[in-house]
Amino acid sequence: HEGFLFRKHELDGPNKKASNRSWVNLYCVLSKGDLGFYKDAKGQATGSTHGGEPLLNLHHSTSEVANNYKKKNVFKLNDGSEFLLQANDEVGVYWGLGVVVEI
Ligand code: I3P
Repeated sequence: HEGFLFRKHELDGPNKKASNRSWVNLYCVLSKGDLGFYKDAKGQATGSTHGGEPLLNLHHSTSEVANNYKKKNVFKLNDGSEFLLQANDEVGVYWGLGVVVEI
């Protein structure tokens, strides 16, 4: 499971807004319940994630569709930090959430 999604880092922790709140297109790789964000498809091989971030463990995350958000096809992942992820279409959102639920 991998591909590009647009991502916005919303919260650094509970009630703590992230400092860089811009949307970035990142290459997302899901492997064994861990989600890594990379600059591109080569990123995973080098092991260097976007910003040197730790992998996000989906077992320790919550997720929901961001229905009230101004952009379409956005879902949230929260593992302490909160990320907004934008899929290409509604199917992509349910794919994204399905991956989370499946694991
Ligand atoms: C951010 C960027 C984001 C925006 C965020 C801005 O500015 O415009 O798209 O989030 O608003 O801070 P910059 O690129 O200069 O970092 P939205 O797309 O959700 O509006 P925010 O600070 O209100 O989250």
